[in-house]
Amino acid sequence: MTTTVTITGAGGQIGYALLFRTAAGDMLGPDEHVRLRLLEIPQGMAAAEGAALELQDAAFELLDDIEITDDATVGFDGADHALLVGARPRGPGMERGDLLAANGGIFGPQGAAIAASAAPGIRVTVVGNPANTNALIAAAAAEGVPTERFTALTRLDENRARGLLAQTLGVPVRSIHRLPIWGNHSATQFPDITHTTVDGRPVLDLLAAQVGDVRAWLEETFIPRVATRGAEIIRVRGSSSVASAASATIDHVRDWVHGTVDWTSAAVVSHGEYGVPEGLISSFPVRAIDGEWRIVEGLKPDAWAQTRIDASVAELVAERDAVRALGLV
Ligand code: NAX
Repeated sequence: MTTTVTITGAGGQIGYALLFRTAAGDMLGPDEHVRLRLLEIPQGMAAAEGAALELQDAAFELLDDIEITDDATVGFDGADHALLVGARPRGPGMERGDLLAANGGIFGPQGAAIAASAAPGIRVTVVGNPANTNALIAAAAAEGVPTERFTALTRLDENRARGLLAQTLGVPVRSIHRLPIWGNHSATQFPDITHTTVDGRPVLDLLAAQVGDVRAWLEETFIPRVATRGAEIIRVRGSSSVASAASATIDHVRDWVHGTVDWTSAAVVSHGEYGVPEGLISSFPVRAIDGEWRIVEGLKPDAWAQTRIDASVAELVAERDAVRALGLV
């Protein structure tokens, strides 16, 4: 079998990292052949072409074909997976409304092109920021494609949270399970350790010995550190997260296709779960079963957790209202 994967922004940093991981089989598995479609804007075409030359030189046995284009209809033709990475970054003096409008001009037409030319089972993963609302815009423009097929990446936030918790407790990251992200991929996100286990033991039983007042540590240290990790990476590395973002995207798609063993996080469309307004694309604790994300139901966030979730969801509502006012959804 050959799977067609379209990567937008393929000439950019995350695109570059994603191409090699995808062609190596890390995303779809060692038996799945891959056809790559690289979608760029004219200014990014040369970088995408250069990446394609390198892909050829890497002689990946699973890679059947590469096509590079700046035409969205060609780019999504027959796509089984669309990784929407290319987005308009916030420029100097740009207000939030300007940013949403600029991204509406990208994700609206891409959603329409997906509806027009992608494979019937298309699965869309939005990485480009503001990721949740860009996914909402693309889904709204993709007439006839179920909104369940449009997701936004919050796996990087979860991976960051697991990594930081592992470091705090002095355990390997593989010991840590059930650490979902709720809400928006932004500073308001809520990494939730209520049900987190460390080698099967509740983390809440272990943390007090390590950090003292757990609530204060969550509010003052853990949550802000996870939520602003992107800025920390820029400060230390001098450039934004690239390989970790690509790796999280690989994790997200691999789990979506092959299933999860436990909870993970993804921004998926709400049907009203946990008070999140229907139709919003918000991060939840999820499982992937039979190729579909399922929101973990029946959890009972305490009052503090619910306040955190509500605050992030309120931000998503404000973003949705702003793009609605612009006629984008
Ligand atoms: P780069 O600026 O390196 O690459 C972006 C690429 O997208 C460029 O090559 C540009 O030409 C291309 N592009 C722009 N508009 C396009 C369009 N309409 N169609 C196709 N391609 C287009 O950025 P990079 O570091 O790769 O980051 C990409 C996006 O990921 C940004 O929006 C960034 O904010 C977002 N991120 C999201 C994360 C997440 O967890 N959801 C984490 C990492 C990252 O910050």
